[in-house]
Amino acid sequence: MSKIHIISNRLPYSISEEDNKYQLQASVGGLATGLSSVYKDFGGKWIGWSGISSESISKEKQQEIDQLLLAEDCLSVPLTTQEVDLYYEGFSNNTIWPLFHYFAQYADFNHDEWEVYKAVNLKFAKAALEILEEGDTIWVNDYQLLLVPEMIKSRMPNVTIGFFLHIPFPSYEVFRLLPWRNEMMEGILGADLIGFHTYDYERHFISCVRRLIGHEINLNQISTDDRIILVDAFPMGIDYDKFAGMAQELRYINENKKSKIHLELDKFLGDQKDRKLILSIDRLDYSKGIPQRLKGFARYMEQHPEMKGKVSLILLAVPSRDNVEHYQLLKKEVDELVGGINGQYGGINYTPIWYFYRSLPFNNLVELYHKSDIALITPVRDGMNLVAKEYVASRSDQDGVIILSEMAGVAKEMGEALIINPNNEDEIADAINTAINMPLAEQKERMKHLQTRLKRYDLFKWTSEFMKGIDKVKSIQQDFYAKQITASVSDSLKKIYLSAEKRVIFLDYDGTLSSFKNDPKMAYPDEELKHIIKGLSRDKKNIITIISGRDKETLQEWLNDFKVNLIAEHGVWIRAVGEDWDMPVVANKTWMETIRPLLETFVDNTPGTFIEEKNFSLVWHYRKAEPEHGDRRALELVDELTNLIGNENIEIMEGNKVIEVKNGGINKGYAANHFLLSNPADFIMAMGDDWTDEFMFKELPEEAITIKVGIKRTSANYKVKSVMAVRVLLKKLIGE
Ligand code: ADQ
Repeated sequence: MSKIHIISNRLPYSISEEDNKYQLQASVGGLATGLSSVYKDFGGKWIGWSGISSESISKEKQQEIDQLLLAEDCLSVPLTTQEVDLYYEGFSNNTIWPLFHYFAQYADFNHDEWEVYKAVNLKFAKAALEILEEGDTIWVNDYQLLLVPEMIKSRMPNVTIGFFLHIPFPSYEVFRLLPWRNEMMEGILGADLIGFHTYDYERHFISCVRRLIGHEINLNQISTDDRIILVDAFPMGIDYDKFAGMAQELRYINENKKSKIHLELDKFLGDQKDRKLILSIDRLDYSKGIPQRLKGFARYMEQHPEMKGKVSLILLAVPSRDNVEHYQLLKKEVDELVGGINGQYGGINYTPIWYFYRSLPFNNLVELYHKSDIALITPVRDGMNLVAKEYVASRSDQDGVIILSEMAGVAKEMGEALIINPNNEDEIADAINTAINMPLAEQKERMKHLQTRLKRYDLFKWTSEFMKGIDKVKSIQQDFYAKQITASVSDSLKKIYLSAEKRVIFLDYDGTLSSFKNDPKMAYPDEELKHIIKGLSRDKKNIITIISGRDKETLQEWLNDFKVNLIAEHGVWIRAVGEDWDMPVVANKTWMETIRPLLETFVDNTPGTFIEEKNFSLVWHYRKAEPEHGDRRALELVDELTNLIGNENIEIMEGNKVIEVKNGGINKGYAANHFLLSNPADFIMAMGDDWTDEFMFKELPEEAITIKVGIKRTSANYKVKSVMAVRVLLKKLIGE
């Protein structure tokens, strides 16, 4: 059975030592819970760092720990203190984390840290390669291991790799700042499935691929030279029942079993109905917007003096990366703000902000969720934010209000929350006021919808959706490989070729015989291509026809010296060897005067585009336009052309970065069949790369060998990856 493995920076266990003996504690975090079910159910391993740097313990102790971990199917990747410093604290947390959270001013671009990041990623990849077998799947997690997918894929292409990023993927304008942006993209693109929390991050990533790497992209599928990669959004859920179950228990808990925190909360809330508790929970991180939140709360207190003594904010901040300067400064700022607000609005028996700087056990966390009337979650940037979801799951009475930053990924799923801009203190203050005064019926209505949704799309649904994504990409890839011309297929094609008496071969030009160039005029035949065409046409049994959308003048200029037939403008013109150009169907061009001005408008408002005028068609080229702008304009142009054309017999063809307007009814399929009428053959082959070639693939006789170049869907019988593969096949046919 093929296995599923997990790889992440940390293993899902922490290690403690008591009486000279080591013990493992399972992490309680969502990721550990969700992914543990995956690798354990599928006989895999979890690969990661144990949290103990390798030189801090003896070899024997390390072995003891490794054994304990192995018993839980965990493989530890040993890291030295220096590696942890440079790869984890350094590049991961001081470069990627701030940059991806739009704190570009905090991002360090340190070459040594980058080198160690690469080396440590390779260490992780090698640890995985030691256990991976052909056909296995590995799920790579998060920003510490961005290079691992490619490091595995290049060494073991038959392993399926899923990658999930838990933090935001920034817009191109921010990502491009990274000096090693291309290496980073190539690293991620080693994966077969790439997952993000939201569609926005997916969109940003795809835009970076388009601009930096230039792979072909169809909706959420990226085509590299040898694979299709799927990109998708999988919003991470929580272990809903665990939180809901604990909250339910707390409802009926005996007084003498209540925790200290629980009793304190009860005491504050007392019997006074108008007392309100607001809860704020996060790691103490600059991305979480804690100072802005405190200022918003202060603004509320300032605007509502009548609430003095009646409302308190519980600020729970988990210590995080506290040896880093930005975090130390943040801690100082938060301490001062809390002190200031408590000094200004507090009293002998009243503390506006209860501030905890520590981690809490699970039951205390749920007590806080359960008891607080309002959750104030206002990160300035957050990949998802699970606290918001945990609050919802813990509301066993279905009441409570969430104030949520629009910058958190989770806001996309929680339309029922009060959504605010975390930088707007007034908006935060207003939202607190709205939340405090929200009628119970409205609270319940909103909470009911949230709970239904989060219960359905929980942590386990998230992992199963991601695994479904893996199956989906595998089947897309298999679809491609099923039609691919392998060595044995090309051997048998050659046999059929050699045994034929008369062979008609149709070859599209751009994207099939010659690669696309930014300037279409530069795609003239190179020496290798000339050699291939000569080799093919030298054989008396061959009738070679170049069938292209190009105008007849260009084809003639480039291919005049060869013994090949030419079909130009998708079939409008045909020139048999040694004869003049002929037009098999009468085409007209009166419509051009109406269409040209529209195309000119699109050239004017879309930099980088231009019009090519052929004898019987007009083409708008947008390959050189800014990619997304070009794609959008192309949609607009097709729309406007459709209106303008009305019932006229004119066709709009969307090719590879071109929109071509031409006479209806004339296409490569019609032209190729017309050609066959006067050239019967016992071997027919057609090769082409874009959808205008699909007419040939569909309309040629059934016995024809049709070959699509590229990895898109096709009605051709076979596929080859690239122009280079076309040339290899043709050379093989001519005996090279
Ligand atoms: P984080 O930035 O850590 O995670 P978040 O998603 O909110 O942010 O998760 C925090 C977790 O820590 C929650 O499960 C919460 O219960 C727990 N926690 C918070 N304060 C605690 C305390 N004082 N004591 C105990 N536990 C506490 C990163 C990304 C997020 C993304 C997650 C998951 O930054 O955007 O949602 O990964 O992908």
